Amino acid sequence: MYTLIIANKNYSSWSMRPWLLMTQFGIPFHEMFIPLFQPDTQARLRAQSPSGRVPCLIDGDLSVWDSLAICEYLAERHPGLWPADPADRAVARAVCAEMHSGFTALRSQYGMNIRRRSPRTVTDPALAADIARIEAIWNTCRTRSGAAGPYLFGAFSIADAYYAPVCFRFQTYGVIPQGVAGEYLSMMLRTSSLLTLTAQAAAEPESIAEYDRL
Ligand SMILES: N[C@@H](CCC(=O)N[C@@H](CS)C(=O)NCC(=O)O)C(=O)O
Repeated sequence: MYTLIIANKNYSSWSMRPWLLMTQFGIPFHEMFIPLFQPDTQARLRAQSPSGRVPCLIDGDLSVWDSLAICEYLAERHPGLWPADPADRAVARAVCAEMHSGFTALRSQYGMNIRRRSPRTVTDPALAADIARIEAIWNTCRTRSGAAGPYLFGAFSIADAYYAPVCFRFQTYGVIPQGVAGEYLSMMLRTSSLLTLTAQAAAEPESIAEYDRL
């Protein structure tokens, strides 16, 4: 059985991606929780994960760190995690890579905080550009997948797990995309693994004052 090492469900957007993927696909795993911002957090992270970061997947003697490497590892072992069509799969990998390496304004200004509701007006151009780019990705992918939807490439895939934290951020900070992207957002927030995560984040006793003030 896999062990997935994760941090706080309410705040840890990287941990969430493989957690949602495995939960949505019913891939069994044990969960090991390391709360962030505790005196022993760094020591515990370094003891469990080669990068000192989470998520980290343990499979027997093997540790796989970094959310994208974990998703790729799982995709080699479980069918259906990437889209079946090679062109769809290439675009799905591109949008995941773009998320993995970019969107720094969104990530720094709109920290994931599933429990929080703090609607605001976007004034920073870099943040506005990140939001516009995400809406364009959602619109393009959903228009491409068409009737095969409702997810970015038809059925739920790694790409949806990758954009799920953005859905929570949009909900928290009151970003309301128009058209197909807006429909995608509402549908994602009603998806079973996201609802389970929302309930678990609500019940999580830990809170991080620095993030709650953002
Ligand atoms: N690129 C990494 C990012 C991992 C990451 O930054 N994780 C955060 C939690 S969301 C972490 O471990 N923070 C603890 C620290 O940096 O000390 C991935 O995709 O897994």
